[in-house]
Amino acid sequence: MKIKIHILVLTLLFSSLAIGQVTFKEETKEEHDIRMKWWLDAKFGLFVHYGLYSILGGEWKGETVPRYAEWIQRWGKIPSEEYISLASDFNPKELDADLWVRTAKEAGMKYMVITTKHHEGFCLWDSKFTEFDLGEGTTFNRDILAELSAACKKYGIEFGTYYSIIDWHHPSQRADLATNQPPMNDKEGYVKYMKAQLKELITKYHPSIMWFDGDWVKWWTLEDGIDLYNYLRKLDPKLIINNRVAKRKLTTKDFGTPENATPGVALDYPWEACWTVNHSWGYKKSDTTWKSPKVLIQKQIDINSKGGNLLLNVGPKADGSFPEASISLLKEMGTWNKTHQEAVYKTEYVDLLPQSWGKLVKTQGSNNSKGEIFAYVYDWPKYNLIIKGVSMGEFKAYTYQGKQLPVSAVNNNIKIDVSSVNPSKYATVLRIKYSGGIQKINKTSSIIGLDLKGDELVLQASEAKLTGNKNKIYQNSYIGSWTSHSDTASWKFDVPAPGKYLVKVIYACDEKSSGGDVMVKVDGNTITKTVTSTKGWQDYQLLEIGTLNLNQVGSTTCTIGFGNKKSQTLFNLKSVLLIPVTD
Ligand code: FHN
Repeated sequence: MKIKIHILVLTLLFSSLAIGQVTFKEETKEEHDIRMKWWLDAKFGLFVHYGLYSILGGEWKGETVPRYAEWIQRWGKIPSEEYISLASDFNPKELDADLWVRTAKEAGMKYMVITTKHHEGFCLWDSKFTEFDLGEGTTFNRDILAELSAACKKYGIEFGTYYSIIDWHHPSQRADLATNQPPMNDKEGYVKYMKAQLKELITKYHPSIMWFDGDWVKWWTLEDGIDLYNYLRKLDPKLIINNRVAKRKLTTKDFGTPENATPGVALDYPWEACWTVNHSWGYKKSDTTWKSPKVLIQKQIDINSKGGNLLLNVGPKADGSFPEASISLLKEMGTWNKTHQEAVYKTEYVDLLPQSWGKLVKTQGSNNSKGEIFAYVYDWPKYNLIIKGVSMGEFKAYTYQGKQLPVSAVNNNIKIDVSSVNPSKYATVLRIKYSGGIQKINKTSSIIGLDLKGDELVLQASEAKLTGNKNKIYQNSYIGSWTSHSDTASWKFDVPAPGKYLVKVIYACDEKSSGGDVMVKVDGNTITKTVTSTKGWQDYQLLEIGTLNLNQVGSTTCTIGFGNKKSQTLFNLKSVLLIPVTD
């Protein structure tokens, strides 16, 4: 008996040590920076969601199925055996890998990431470890990933592969109906299967990026992810791996992955925001909610100005061709990126005050004494552009094309006379070259406690849909005049991963009007909080409302209005933050 207890203690000790020892593979800062350099300079990449779900295009038995098309097995309640039979219909006869990659290249994209295995479990290559794949599962006899990898080499863009940790087909997780928390009946066996397939992908197709997804499943732990990360980096020391290899809420290594969301501030680690061009990631016949070229170009500018990359998605049709609307959007973005190359590539985040009229970046190599700043102006002023909160030694301003403009320094601002400049369609780019020093003058109080990590969902006042007759959006930055008790503001947004979210608002409210309740409703759940006063109508603070469980990946709506306890005015509202909470 004594020996047994002794073994038990030793086992517990070693297992706890083992857990304590699982750490990310060590590398020096120099090694890390060399490995990540091309990715940090890339700015823009293509995401491709292509699988058996593309055959259905979001429809099942003649009905349009709600939510993302690549989730149709779940939302269409398609029994597993019926779904598996789709493989025999897979025939991307119009898939032209050279055209896909050329289209990405001409859009100004420097890398691509394709779903080699999404949650459905179908493998877009001939894997030795399953028959639910391009090889045995279909009559299509081309090697799509090899063609794409070769085309990327030909056009000089990096090839990346997406791999889902969730696998509704694999016996360890198979259930008749798919869910976002499938069962796990053989973790050890499935991790072995994943490692074998990932080794196949790396040795056969040499991806530069491994993009994981589905990390929210309860059976997958941070330690599991770190072990998988280290396994992959051993197979290919140059490989770049996203943070969903482990738990997106707990790590940013190698890069953070906000989804259909752009952080409110620049982040101090590598990150990439992935966005759809319409709503669904996989091709959906009925989804015509195409974003405009202006929205996408300004989205790329916003993301790049905060130091991030934009990974923009295309969902090819069943036959492997890109939807026309996607092609024309990428073409328009390509024209923009090509005519503004110096302001897009080889630039980085510049630590200056946010400007109401647009965004600022600096060229790589700019420093506190000498350099060049690009101003992306969305809201064109008639006479003078004012860059707030900055002082420079010597400085000159020019149009992007190089025509010099009159400038002056006025009360810690830079004033540029733009009366002679014709503004451009999506943003007008100006250059400011400085020497003799540059200094940020912090004039506006930073919002107390706004220590954004980057995985928050930030719903901005300017994007709200207002109902009622009193509340209004002012200066494109806050909702005010919220005096009618039936007035609401709402936002449609995508939940990137199911789980608990803490809700905070950035608000201002004077003493006299405070004391009412604010109500926040998402996904049918409602929370309320009493509005306490800030120092005045323009003194913005953070108010924590409470936590909500958002259990469905994909589109939902957040609505804000008066709670039961009424006050004369609800508040002025700048943003709503939905912050993922680690369980
Ligand atoms: O569930 C997936 C979804 O289908 C899509 O692939 C997005 C794209 O990053 N990722 C997951 C949701 O976070």
